Amino acid sequence: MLLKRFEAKTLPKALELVRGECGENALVVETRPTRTGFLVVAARPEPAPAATPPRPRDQAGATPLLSRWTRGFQPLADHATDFGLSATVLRAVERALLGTRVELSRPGDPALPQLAARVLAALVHTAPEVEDATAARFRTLALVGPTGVGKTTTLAKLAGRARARGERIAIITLDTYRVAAVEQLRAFADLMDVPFAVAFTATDLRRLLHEHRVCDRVFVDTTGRSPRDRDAMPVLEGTLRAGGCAALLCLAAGTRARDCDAVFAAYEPLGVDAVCLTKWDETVAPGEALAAVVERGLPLSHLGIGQEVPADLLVASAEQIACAAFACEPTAVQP
Ligand SMILES: Nc1nc2c(ncn2[C@@H]2O[C@H](COP(=O)(O)OP(=O)(O)OP(=O)(O)O)[C@@H](O)[C@H]2O)c(=O)[nH]1
Ligand SMILES: [Mg+2]
Repeated sequence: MLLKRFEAKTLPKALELVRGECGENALVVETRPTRTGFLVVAARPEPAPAATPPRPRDQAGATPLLSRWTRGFQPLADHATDFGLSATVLRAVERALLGTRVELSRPGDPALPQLAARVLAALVHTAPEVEDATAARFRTLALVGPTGVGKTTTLAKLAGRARARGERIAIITLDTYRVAAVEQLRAFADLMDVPFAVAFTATDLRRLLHEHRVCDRVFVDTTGRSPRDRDAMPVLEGTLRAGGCAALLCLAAGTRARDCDAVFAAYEPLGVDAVCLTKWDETVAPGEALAAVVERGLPLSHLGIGQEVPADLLVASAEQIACAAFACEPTAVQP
């Protein structure tokens, strides 16, 4: 797998370069901000092997099934596929393992699950800085995403945690579209005893952010938009840009791969800074959404694991997620 570096001013532009050169199925293995923009390291997926002649049929007339995984990796691949992980990500993990000391030609190497989890963990970029009050990029954080994914709830969880750490915070909502949205968030803000304001326009947002400039953190709620509502995106993008907001994309962990593609296609032009996978507790196969994040090299900040505010929010741990995918013990993968 040939790795290439791509640099551009914004992450979407860098990813566009990646897609242009390595194709739609490019495997992004690293993204990081640089002084001038973003660096993405990506690889072109290896071409499918040339068509082989049909295999002989067995006595019952059926062609024997070919496994696409090495025998040693097969049980792990089975579990991770049930978990929802894509073949692209699994292939990257298997390839990386081929260069190690583990036995892949037959199942049973006890070191394999933990090593596989370490490789997968290296592919999952996390973003603990989303909760770091000293990280200037995330000081003004807008929660964006499709309808009903848990943006307002996640905002309340993050705000509650920031408040508990003693940070000075304010909450602003841009969601004047849905009936009762303002009241929903005002109730959270009142409970936490933090300032709350409604912004109807980009100018309002700029003014309110200026008013709250002494705050350590400002959380901005936005209206849920279907990824198909292309008209709404430029307005949202303009407003968030005017406010200099970082964008935390909330995506339900049970979202299917193709729907994830549509969500990212709609929201990436906004400049997604990190992703929170919400409703992790509601799905048995969070791997499709996880793989969509990993394949794009986007950082994962949190997992929403329930409705309780602020308790049901976990800071994403690459090791724990990788162990869940391969059903191994989290503690064992610590270096
Ligand atoms: N099980 C579970 N439910 C969640 C989670 N996050 C949010 N919810 C629930 O999902 C529902 C919708 O949450 P909201 O926070 O209103 O979602 P939203 O994205 O702000 O919705 P809109 O503003 O209408 O687009 C509520 O019932 C929340 O309690 C989560 O991590 N797990
Ligand atoms: Mg909402």
